[in-house]
Amino acid sequence: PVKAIIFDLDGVLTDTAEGHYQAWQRLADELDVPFDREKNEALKGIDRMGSLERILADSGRTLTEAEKQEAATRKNGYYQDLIARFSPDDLFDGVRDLLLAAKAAGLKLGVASASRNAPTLLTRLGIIDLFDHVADAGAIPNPKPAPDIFLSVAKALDVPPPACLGVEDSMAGITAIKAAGMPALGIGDPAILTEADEVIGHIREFRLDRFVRPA
Ligand code: G16
Ligand code: MG
Repeated sequence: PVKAIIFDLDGVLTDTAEGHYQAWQRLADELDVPFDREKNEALKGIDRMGSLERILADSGRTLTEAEKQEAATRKNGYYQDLIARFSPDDLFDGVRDLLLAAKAAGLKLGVASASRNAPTLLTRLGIIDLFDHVADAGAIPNPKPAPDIFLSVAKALDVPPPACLGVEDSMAGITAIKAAGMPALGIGDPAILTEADEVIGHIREFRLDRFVRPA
């Protein structure tokens, strides 16, 4: 039985996946390198510099280390402008009730987001206090699709990985969850999230009673 739920943030609890896409598209247009929604799909869950490196690799363009730092910082500025006005209204439908019900059922709750903006965003969304642990993305050795971030949250929650349900909207994230030895619930398109144990279209379809024993 599941004793903890470890959530990804962007694209799972709120719609920042679109904000990341918009910010990367703007940067790519400015750098005059090709980018589109399909390429963006493979960037979901990938950390900031890793994402930039993939965009550049696809284009054959090379930037110096300093230029890369500047470009990544510029993208983050665009992204932060987009999330500056986020409030509890921007939570996906059903998220708050789901978190409260999971806590009432005695589950531990964690966040495994690759985003360095995660604590700010969780605070703006008004849900940071509902989590027992939020990963510090900057302190994780290997980014998704490596299992490190999910294992570090499981450890902080003191729950063995097989008893942690991982919830993700990205291919890299589902791979990370499975590599951590956890059951994976995908949010999105089953044709894309093929490694997930189960896929639902939206977090509002999450049925807690399927994962926990009735009290
Ligand atoms: C998220 C997004 C990625 C983004 C990454 C880093 O991961 O899915 O697109 O590149 O965070 O974000 P930041 O630039 O804010 O540090 P996740 O794991 O929350 O889906
Ligand atoms: Mg995500």
